[in-house]
Amino acid sequence: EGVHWSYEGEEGPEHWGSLGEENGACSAGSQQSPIDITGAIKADIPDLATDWKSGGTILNNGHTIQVKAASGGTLKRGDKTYDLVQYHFHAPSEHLVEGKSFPMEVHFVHKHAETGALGVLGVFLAPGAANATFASLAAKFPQKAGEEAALDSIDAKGLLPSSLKYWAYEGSLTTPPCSEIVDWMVAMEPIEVDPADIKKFTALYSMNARPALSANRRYVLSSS
Ligand code: SG4
Ligand code: ZN
Repeated sequence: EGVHWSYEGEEGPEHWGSLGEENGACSAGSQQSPIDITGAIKADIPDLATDWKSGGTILNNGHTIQVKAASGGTLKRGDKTYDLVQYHFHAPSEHLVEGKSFPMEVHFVHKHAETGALGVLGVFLAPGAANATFASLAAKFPQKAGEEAALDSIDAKGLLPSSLKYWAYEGSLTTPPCSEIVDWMVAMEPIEVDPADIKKFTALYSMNARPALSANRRYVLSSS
């Protein structure tokens, strides 16, 4: 799957666009992600409703820890329905809010069945009280790239904040090939997780966040 890339040095983010033909959007694109979320405009954007299934498979893919979701999970956004494919983590957060980053961000990657567009819901992780779901995942992080393990009783909903108010903008995958096919939704309310569990992630991936790119005239909308 594509050329080798990383988060620093010769194969780091500023070189992604020249690492291979298919990665052109990483340097030439004008709707790239992540961005610094600032100056959002209040708008009547559709409410979100998740209906995710528990379980799945947890994998260390060499770039992050990723959970392949159990099939049948959906995200409804107004009259649009997306299927949950996988979720994965970044440290520190990829999106910034008014210039500020969080220690981690989780991305719930959904696919729109008809159009093939992706709908990714981002949630910030902040240090605080333990989150039971994140703690169970952290206890099972596969330590080596390529390793995976089954998850039976993990309910991803445990990683959602109490409010699903969100920011919305049009952007891209945050990794090569940086395709501009993502409807981004970023939850305004972070979740709290045990700092010791954050450490279990950063022990494996201390820096797997692409730096923020220019919004280039895009608007960020916020649910009010
Ligand atoms: C992570 O590297 C995931 O492991 C990738 O998932 C994902 O690519 C990539 O991030 C980009 O997704 O939400 N951060 S992001 O924009 O979902 C895709 C896989 O490699 C295509 C399956
Ligand atoms: Zn991601």
